[in-house]
Amino acid sequence: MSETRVGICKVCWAACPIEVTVENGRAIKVVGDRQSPIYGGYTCPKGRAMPEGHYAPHRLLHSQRRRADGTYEAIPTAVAIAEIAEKLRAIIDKHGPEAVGLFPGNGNLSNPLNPVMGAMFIMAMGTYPDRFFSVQTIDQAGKVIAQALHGRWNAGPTPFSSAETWMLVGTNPVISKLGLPVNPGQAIKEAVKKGMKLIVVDPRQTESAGNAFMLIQAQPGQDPTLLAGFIHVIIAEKLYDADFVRDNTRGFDELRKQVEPFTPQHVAAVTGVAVDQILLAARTFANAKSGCVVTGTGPHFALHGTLVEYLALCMNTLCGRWQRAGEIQGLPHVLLPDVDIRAQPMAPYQPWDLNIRNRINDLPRTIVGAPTGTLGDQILTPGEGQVRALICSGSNPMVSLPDQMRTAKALQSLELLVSIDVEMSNTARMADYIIPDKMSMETPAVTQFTESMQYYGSWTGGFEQPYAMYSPPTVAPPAGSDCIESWEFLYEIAKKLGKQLVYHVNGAGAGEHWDQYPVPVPLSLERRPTSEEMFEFMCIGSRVPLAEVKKYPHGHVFSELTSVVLPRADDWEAMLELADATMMSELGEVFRLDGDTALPSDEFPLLFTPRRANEFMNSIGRMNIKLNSKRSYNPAFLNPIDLDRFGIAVGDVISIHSQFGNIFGVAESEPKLRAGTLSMAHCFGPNPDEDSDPRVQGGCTSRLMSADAEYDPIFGQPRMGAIPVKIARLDDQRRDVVVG
Ligand SMILES: Nc1nc2c(c(=O)[nH]1)N[C@H]1C(S)=C(S)[C@@H](COP(=O)(O)OP(=O)(O)OC[C@H]3O[C@@H](n4cnc5c(=O)[nH]c(N)nc54)[C@H](O)[C@@H]3O)O[C@H]1N2
Ligand SMILES: Nc1nc2c(c(=O)[nH]1)N[C@H]1C(S)=C(S)[C@@H](COP(=O)(O)OP(=O)(O)OC[C@H]3O[C@@H](n4cnc5c(=O)[nH]c(N)nc54)[C@H](O)[C@@H]3O)O[C@H]1N2
Ligand code: SF4
Ligand SMILES: [Mo]
Repeated sequence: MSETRVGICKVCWAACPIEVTVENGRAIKVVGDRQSPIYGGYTCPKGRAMPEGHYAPHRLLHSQRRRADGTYEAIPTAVAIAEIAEKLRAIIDKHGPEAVGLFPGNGNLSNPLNPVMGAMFIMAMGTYPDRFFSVQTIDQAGKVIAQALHGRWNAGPTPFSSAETWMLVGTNPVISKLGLPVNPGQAIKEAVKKGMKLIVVDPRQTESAGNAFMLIQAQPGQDPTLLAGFIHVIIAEKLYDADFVRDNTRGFDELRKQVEPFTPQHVAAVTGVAVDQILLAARTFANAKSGCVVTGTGPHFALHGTLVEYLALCMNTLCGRWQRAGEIQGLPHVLLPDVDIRAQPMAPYQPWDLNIRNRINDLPRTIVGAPTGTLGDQILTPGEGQVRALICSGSNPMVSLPDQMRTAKALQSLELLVSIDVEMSNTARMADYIIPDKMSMETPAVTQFTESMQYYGSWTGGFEQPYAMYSPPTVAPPAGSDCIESWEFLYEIAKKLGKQLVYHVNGAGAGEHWDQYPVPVPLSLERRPTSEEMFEFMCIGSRVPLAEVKKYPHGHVFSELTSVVLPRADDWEAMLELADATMMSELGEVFRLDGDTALPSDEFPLLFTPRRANEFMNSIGRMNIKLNSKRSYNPAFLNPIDLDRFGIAVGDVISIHSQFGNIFGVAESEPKLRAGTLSMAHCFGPNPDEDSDPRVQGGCTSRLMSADAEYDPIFGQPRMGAIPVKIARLDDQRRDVVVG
């Protein structure tokens, strides 16, 4: 018997509606739901390969306990939970609750309850935020910090679909969906057809740049100089929105002074972009009536992420690219609360506390959680507060945490490592216990998380229409399995340790910028709520009741909710800050040092840069036979000029060395990559003690990074991009051949 069920893919946050063909209780095929009112049947390969993931022979269906000889045995999940709780209790009794850390990752997207419960768990332990090691601080935490320093425009940015221009700085939404969850390829194509002038700043001609008006292939890592140069031109040529600046900002004169030295000639010399390109980009952006500049992981990984984002916010503010009173709300709430949205700033605030210092690198406490880049050293450094137990909830730090050698040493030295995963990932292979989670199609889904992504930064998500969808699970976990969801596991552990969990529901905002504060709901420790009950909590006070959303199995656009942005309140005094002192001092330093100091040299002639693969979500999907059949590794993309220069042919295995480590890669040609750049995806490769075949597992780029050589001074993110490297071809015996 075959039937079709409708669900939502949760492999990434794009939340594509899917049509699942189910036979005898098993999903056999996934396609996009063509009845969706806004996605038009769109999905990507990762979503369509979910059946191969759910029923993979290597999928974990039972909890695993490590034996003394390093092999694993299956045990009942209830037994695993009891043993883990006992071990945690002993560790806490001996060393205090600071000895327990949590690392939530992208596998948590399988249920929107997971990431929130992770934070609640650490709060219940009394160690939030210092023991909450989220991926945010090895991603784009600079977005949150910069928004705090600049202030947030309550009504949000101008919408994408009707914008006259758009500037993507080191973000590739066609692959990543960052900021554009609904069929980004189509969205960009349509916008350009309507006249949008798309400007892409990226060392590659990305999949998002196909219809671009301009592609600016600046030297990696030099984005702060480039953006400061754009601002220089916008101010010098008086292309900014003087009324908006007068009414809503402070610090204009100081910003003008700080960007004065960033002349087009200086910017051209630092970034390698021609003067006329710099002028054309700045003028095109500023002369348009609408459109934003948006940044992504590319520039955020090259150390000045906060500054890059801050300058992007300043550019948007100078050009008045925020929604005004009377306009139709661009990112309307549906499953978020019903709140007034006004054309006014939310005041800047200090996102760090200099009086509370981290035991590693003396970093301040910040609003973005613990500095995850320090996790290795939190475990390895003896003394008060040393982390001795780590719970990895849908995360894979063995390949995702910068500095793999240090990570390996650290994870090996733990008293307890628990991995909640669906397969023997690089991290699970080192764990004492592995807990099998349910997968995306086995859990209910709701679009609230994607809606709330709009608060993460400027144009990082949300829906342009008042759209929402809920779906029940489409299939049950395989018969005979003993899976438990990540959030349920954490609930059970808290219960056994007698820690009260307080769930925070349906807030809208981040940091100190709240349109509505979340409501704390203490969870009963007598009976574990169901996912459905938790969804009801999550949506308390939503603009449309969850029950109403459930009436539309394919999702629905609640057109009647279309509402306009309200005017600034009469007594409202907050202003956006154009010249935050910390940011201006960093900008001064960037000028003094002639930009990012990571430059190609005779010894390390190339710059390594990050990118993302369409078939994989970080490491998710690497073992999926449908996704890895074409290629299971991460190629080392090089411009043909560099292939020639170093005597390398496509398909050759090469060694890649940075100052900190080396990996193997498989050379691939990318003619539209900036010469002098080595572009590679992350979260591949083996663990240090495992056999390595680069043509099978690829290379773990985090080995090229050091956790403590260079890092963001606020949230401790190590340099993860614009890393000087050298390459060499390996002969068949894998001996280094001296080239270049
Ligand atoms: N060198 C380098 N390092 C990077 C980056 C980079 O570009 N370059 N990017 C950084 C960024 S932006 C991020 S966000 C992090 C990502 O860091 P992580 O989140 O740690 O990495 P993922 O590979 O997404 O880890 C997901 C894990 O969840 C498991 N999983 C899959 N499905 C499920 C499920 O349904 N339930 C559960 N419980 N687990 C599941 C997978 O098997 C995998 O082990 O990496 C960061 N690290
Ligand atoms: N298919 C797929 N989707 C994903 C993921 C995935 O692994 N696969 N990961 C998810 C995660 S965790 C995240 S955080 C988002 C990230 O979303 P994005 O930030 O959009 O990530 P990328 O697609 O890697 O785009 C980054 C771009 O920056 C460019 N770049 C590299 N270095 C520099 C630089 O120094 N300056 C500039 N200007 N550009 C540079 C790269 O060439 C690349 O095109 O994607 C998410 N979506
Ligand atoms: S992985 Fe993301 S983009 Fe792909 S189908 Fe799933 S939700 Fe959509
Ligand atoms: Mo990420």
